[in-house]
Amino acid sequence: MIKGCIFDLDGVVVDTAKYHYLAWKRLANELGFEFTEKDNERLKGVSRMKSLEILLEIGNLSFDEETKLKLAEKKNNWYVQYISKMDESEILPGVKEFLSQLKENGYKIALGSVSKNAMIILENTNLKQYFDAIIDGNKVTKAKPDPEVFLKGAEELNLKPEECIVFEDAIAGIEAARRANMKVVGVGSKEILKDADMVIEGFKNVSVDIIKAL
Ligand code: G16
Ligand code: MG
Repeated sequence: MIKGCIFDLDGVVVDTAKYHYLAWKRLANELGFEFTEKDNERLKGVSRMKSLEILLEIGNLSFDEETKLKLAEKKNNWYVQYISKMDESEILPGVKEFLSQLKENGYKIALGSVSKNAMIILENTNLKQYFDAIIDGNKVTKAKPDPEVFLKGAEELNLKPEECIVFEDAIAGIEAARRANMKVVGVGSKEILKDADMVIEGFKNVSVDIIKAL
């Protein structure tokens, strides 16, 4: 029986995926190459350093460790600048209503994000109160598709993995949920998220009944 829901943050609860994209694109352009939205799918849910590796592979560039750390820091500074202006208006449609409904129906709620900036985003958007457990990039050592982030989420909720479902917008996140032995609802496009148990476009008009439908 499903007793808990684990939410990815970027692209599921808030549209920070667009800010990650803008910051990576800015870095790519500065390094002299193009970075498309399609390329960006490969970075979703992936850690900062792994994302940089993928970006440099696309641009056919290689750098030493020190330079790579500087480039990642540069991208993060831009990203932090973008998200510092966020407020409640950037919560994706229907998310708050869905979280409230889950609470009313006794489901436990966790955040499962590999972002080290997750806490600032939850604070800026006033969403922290909804979560019984918050797993972010400061609590995990392995990024998605490794299941660590979701397994820790279940553990902090005091639930078994199979009692949890995951909401994810990234290919890497869907794989992570599967490896954690959890059902997964993809949030986004059916073509991209074909390995999810079910795909929804977003949370607008979505009720807790979808949990039973899984
Ligand atoms: C998010 C994003 C990724 C990002 C990662 C690390 O994961 O989807 O694109 O690279 O966090 O973020 P940061 O650089 O802020 O530590 P998630 O798990 O929330 O989708
Ligand atoms: Mg995401």
